[in-house]
Amino acid sequence: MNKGNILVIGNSGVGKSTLINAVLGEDCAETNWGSEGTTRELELYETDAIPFRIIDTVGFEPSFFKERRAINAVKKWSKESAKSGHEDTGINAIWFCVDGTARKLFPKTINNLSKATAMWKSVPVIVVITKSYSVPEREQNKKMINSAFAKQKSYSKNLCEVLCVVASTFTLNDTAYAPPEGISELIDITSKIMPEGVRGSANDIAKFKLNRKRALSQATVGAATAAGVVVGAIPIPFSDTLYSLQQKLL
Ligand SMILES: Nc1nc2c(ncn2[C@@H]2O[C@H](COP(=O)(O)OP(=O)(O)OP(=O)(O)O)[C@@H](O)[C@H]2O)c(=O)[nH]1
Ligand SMILES: [Mg+2]
Repeated sequence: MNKGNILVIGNSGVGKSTLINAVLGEDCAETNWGSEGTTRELELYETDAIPFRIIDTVGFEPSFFKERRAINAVKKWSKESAKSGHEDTGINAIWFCVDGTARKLFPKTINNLSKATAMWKSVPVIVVITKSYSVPEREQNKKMINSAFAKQKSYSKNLCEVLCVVASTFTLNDTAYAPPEGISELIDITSKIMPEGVRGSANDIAKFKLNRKRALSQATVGAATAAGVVVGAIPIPFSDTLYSLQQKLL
């Protein structure tokens, strides 16, 4: 199957690897295309089930040189892979991860990272607000992202979607926790923006999403039980997993 490539970027610790695990599953294959020299700086993940590879980059720290290093590693990878006969090495979308618990950093972070990715002039960017545990803060976070992008005139047209995501259950205390959320939407949006020919069948993607939902909701039940939480009293109503959790409990 031809596959698209998703570049995951964001500061160190925002939750890029946790996000990738939530999307692909912990046992997904790690692949090392391209020159050996690049594998220390980026890692490729893929599974047969979805039509895109996910490229995990070294955490960008908000330092120009560290950003350059990660970007150069991806460039090198594309070049080497193209030379070795693989054609599908272009970047088709960027998941731009920002930390939902560190809102005040957003404008600066967006500024730095959009500069670092300026070479992919027309690649759609999906902003993933990771660790979106707090429901009331989500709208505010989205607004901040939108206005920070709006200030970057030449780059703002690349903004495709802003999504609030919880990649793995976050337990606040014995009675409150935020279950995984937003993963299906991310898979959906990403699949839709893949170019013709690498889009995968809607059926396969639906099946894959359902499997991921099940796996994530099982993990939620596990975490909740470990924390002594009464699973029936979920305080956060708008979750991906709520429905399947309820099914499980019936
Ligand atoms: N509970 C919970 N923890 C999260 C979530 N996302 C990230 N974390 C935690 O945040 C920390 C950093 O996450 P990573 O996925 O390692 O971050 P990263 O962006 O890959 O970091 P680098 O590899 O250093 O660039 C880890 O302790 C994760 O468990 C989430 O959705 N839920
Ligand atoms: Mg990581």
